[in-house]
Amino acid sequence: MSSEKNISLQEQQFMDKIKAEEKIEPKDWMPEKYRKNLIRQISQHAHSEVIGMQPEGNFLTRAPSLRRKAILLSKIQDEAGHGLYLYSAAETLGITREEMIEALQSGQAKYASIFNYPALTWADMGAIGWLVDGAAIVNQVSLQRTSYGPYSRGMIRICKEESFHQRQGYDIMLTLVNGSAEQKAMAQDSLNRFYWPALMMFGPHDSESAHSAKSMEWKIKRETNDDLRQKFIDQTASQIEFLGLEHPDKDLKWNEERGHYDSGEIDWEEFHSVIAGNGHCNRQRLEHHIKAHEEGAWVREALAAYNAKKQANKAKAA
Ligand code: BYC
Repeated sequence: MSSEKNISLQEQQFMDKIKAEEKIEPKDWMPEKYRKNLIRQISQHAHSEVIGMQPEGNFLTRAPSLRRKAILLSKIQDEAGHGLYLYSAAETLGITREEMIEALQSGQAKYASIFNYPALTWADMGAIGWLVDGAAIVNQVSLQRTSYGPYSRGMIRICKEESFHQRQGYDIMLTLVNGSAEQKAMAQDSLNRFYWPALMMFGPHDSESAHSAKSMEWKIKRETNDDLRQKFIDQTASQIEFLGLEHPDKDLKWNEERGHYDSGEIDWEEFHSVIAGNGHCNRQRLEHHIKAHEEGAWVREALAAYNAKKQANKAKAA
């Protein structure tokens, strides 16, 4: 059998597995483009979790009570854990942690656009948990069924933690809307600033999405950007109503025929500008990451030295 035929047989077997909903595991044969596309998506997902710690980390010293501080701290630590699971999942595809960090710090790899918006008030901790983690859950619930085993298993654990994150955010919003007029105004302002960027988290419209068609065929993605965004728009409308806040989308209207809300258009110019590096906080987020990474170099060196010592002792004892 020629090697070309051999490859197409491997590809056929790969596609049969995908169609049968079997997971692709690290040692299985996979098309090079599937591997590369997964590395791109999983590593960018990991970067988002880690960079996403910054806007909230900034409020740890400003939490209004010890209880709120403990909850926020635990949520931020969860995000670090998510980054770790995801970097580990990407490493099973043959890329190193160092290569991924280098791609992030050089601006070659993206992370979720939402984290380039500033967190200005305590209400933003509510809006981030409720809307940002809320949008992330809608996306990640569908990614639990992604075709790559390590990514799928990571998502199952991550989704459980994200739902705690979303509830803690909504709880902050509920407290604020039931507080003073100033507190309610803070909640409204925060909703106004985070609603549209949260919709952008789902990526460009399907017709503009470069990777969707192939990712859907390979079942890396299980639902399209627009379908997931619609789910989020639908679920968020009643949550806004329950809070007694004004909806930021003045064109939002229930469409009986579709069984969904019709909504106003996203500012795509803003989206493209933010992912091109021109958001309010892009530079600050990367600078902070580089600084923390450099300051942590001694920990990585100490770990490597300790591991080398352990290996040497093991070899001596053997
Ligand atoms: N921001 O072809 P498309 C969290 C890029 S963190 C930036 O549709 P795809 C949390 C896209 O990468 C959870 N870039 O792409 C953490 C591509 O560029 P490249 C984050 C975006 O991959 C801490 C280009 O635009 N969740 O919850 O098929 C605290 C074309 O797009 C964005 C994930 O990462 C964006 N919003 O679909 C609190 C989920 N959208 O790579 C909370 C995993 C698009 O060709 N990722 N781009 O240079 C995904 O599901 C998919 O990658 C996306 C995009 C739906 C985001």
